[in-house]
Parts: sequence; C-alpha cells; structure tokens
Amino acid sequence: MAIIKAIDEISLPRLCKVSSCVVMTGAGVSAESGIPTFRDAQTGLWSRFNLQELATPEGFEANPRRVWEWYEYRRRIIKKASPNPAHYALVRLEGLFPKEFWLITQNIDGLHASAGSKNVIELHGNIFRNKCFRCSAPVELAEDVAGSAELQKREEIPPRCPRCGGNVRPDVVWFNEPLPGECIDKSIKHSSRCKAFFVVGTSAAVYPAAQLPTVARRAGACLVEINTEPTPVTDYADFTILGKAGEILPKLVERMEQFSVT
Ligand code: BJW
Ligand code: ZN
Repeated sequence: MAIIKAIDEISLPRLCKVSSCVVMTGAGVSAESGIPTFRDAQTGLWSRFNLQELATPEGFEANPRRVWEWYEYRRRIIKKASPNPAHYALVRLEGLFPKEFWLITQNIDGLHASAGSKNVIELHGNIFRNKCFRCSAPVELAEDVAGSAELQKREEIPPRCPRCGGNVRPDVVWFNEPLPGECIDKSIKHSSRCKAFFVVGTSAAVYPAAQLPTVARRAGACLVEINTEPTPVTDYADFTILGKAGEILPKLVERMEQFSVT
C-alpha cells in the first residue's frame, strides 16, 4: 500500500514530465455536488434501493414503470446539481496535457462536460439520453413529457418508442449489459498507452471499468488514487491520497501547474 499523507510526497516529474494522461472517475467525484454514490454505507443508493430491480434489464422487463420513475427521481436530483471543485480541477488538468488527455467517467450525470472537460468518455451512458428497450433507437423526449400529469393519466409510463412502440428507457448501462463497444475499446487503448493515470472517487468494484487502472499500471503508468477510503486499487497504486476529491484535486493540480511552468 502506498497511502501518502500529503500531496507534496507525490513525485511531480513522474506526473508532469509526461505527455499523456488518463483520469478515471466514479460517483465519489459527484458526491460533493449532492449526488448520492452507490456503495457508501449510509448514503449510497444501494443501501436504500434494490439493484436487481432497478439497474438490470430483467428489473426493467419486470416493472418498467418502477424503473422509469426511479430514474425520473434521480434526474431531478442531478438537474439541480452543479459541478464542484473536483470537476473544475479536472478541466485544468486537461490543459496540462495538450497532446493526450482522456477523462473516462463511470458517471452518468454529465457534470464533467458541464464543467468544461473536453475529451470525456462516458462508459456507463448518460441519464439525460433515452433509447428504446426493444429496438435500441435513440428517443428524444420533450423536456416536460417524461412524468407529466397527462402521461400518468394515460398510464404511458414509460413513454413509447415512436418507431416500434417499445418501452423507452434511460441510455445508461445496467448490470449484465455490455458497455458501448467504442467507449470501452478507446478506454482500454488509452489506459494501456498513458504515462500518468488518476483514479478518483470510485470503489473500483464494477467491471470492466475496474480493470482499467490495472491495465495502466501493468503498462508502466504512474498511478495516483484519490478516494475518501482505501479500495482494491490502493494495493497497487503508486500513490493513494485519502480525502475528498473536491479538496485534494484542486491542490494537486495547482502544484502540477506550478511545476509545469518551472
Ligand atoms: C469519494 C468521495 C469524495 C465518496 N471524494 N471519493 C468481471 C469480474 C466480476 C464481475 C464482472 C466481471 N465482468 C462483468 C462483471 C459483472 C458486472 C460487475 O462488475 N459486477 C460486480 C458488482 C462484481 N458488470 C457488468 O454487468 C457490466 N457489464 C458487463 O460486463 O457486460 C458484459 C456483457 C457482454 C456481452 C453481453 C452482455 C454482457 C455493466 C456494469 C454496469 C454498471 N452500471 C451502474 C449503474 C449505471 C446507471 C445508473 O446510475 O443507474 O454504474 S452500477 C453503478 O456502479 C454505476 C457506477 O458507474 C458503477 C461504479 O460505481 P462507483 O462510481 O465506483 O461508485 P461507488 O459508490 O461504488 O464508489 C464511490 C467511491 O467514492 C467510494 O470508494 C467512496 O469511498 C468514494 N467517495 N465520496 C472522493 N467526496
Ligand atoms: Zn423502438
């Protein structure tokens, strides 16, 4: 384990004198924006909601209305949220690697793009997009259609696909579903080529995302983890800093910016 107490223990040349950087983020990065994580003991979504019923295709087939309404509830929380200092620090980090920078996120909230990050790969989809459960066609819904009183009266929840009449679902990746092929292929490629890899705010419990830090480490990247708690990545990371992403990342990026101009 390489848990360090202060960010000045991190070897800046190993992070700044390289031309390629990949960051992988998880729900912990959005926690300080007020969006619940999944596995945190008291506050995580899976401590209150049933994963099998709400985040699998089987759960949707069994009760599409329940799943649609749960995602409506989560959309309302996310719509009210704004990026936090961790998201903005990652925008500045991208500026330090003009040749090659990728931000791979498991988050579906779109906050990295809202903050201004450019090269974002959304591994698990985006909660504000929809698609048809039957034919997979993307479905655009008017802002006020989903969950409107009129639809509830007609019991058209979830809404119907205009192409085939199938149930509309959020365009996110549930358990037992493959990740978008291009996203995971690009993520593996960039993780295996980068020289600096940051893992921020993820329990690294869900595959295939959880394999990316291993891929980067095996290929020789310097691996830096930021999390409030140790995770499986802590065992093989070069540096783990325990603390909140919104507090650690701005300080670390500021130090990297200072180092890069000298
Ligand atoms: C802070 C903080 C702060 C808090 N600052 N830190 C290989 C081995 C074993 C199992 C599998 C395997 N391959 C596949 C599987 C099965 C399965 C899986 O991984 N299961 C595991 C649970 C064992 N994987 C899948 O099913 C995937 N599909 C797949 O592999 O398909 C194969 C296939 C091929 C062909 C045909 C069919 C299938 C799909 C996985 C989809 C995951 N989906 C979800 C839901 C998305 C939609 C939604 O939001 O509703 O994605 S589940 C949920 O977990 C969500 C997240 O993106 C994902 C990861 O969670 P994350 O981000 O790490 O959050 P937490 O809560 O776990 O952790 C938060 C962390 O932050 C904690 O560590 C805190 O300490 C920390 N933290 N505050 C810094 N302020
Ligand atoms: Zn359809």
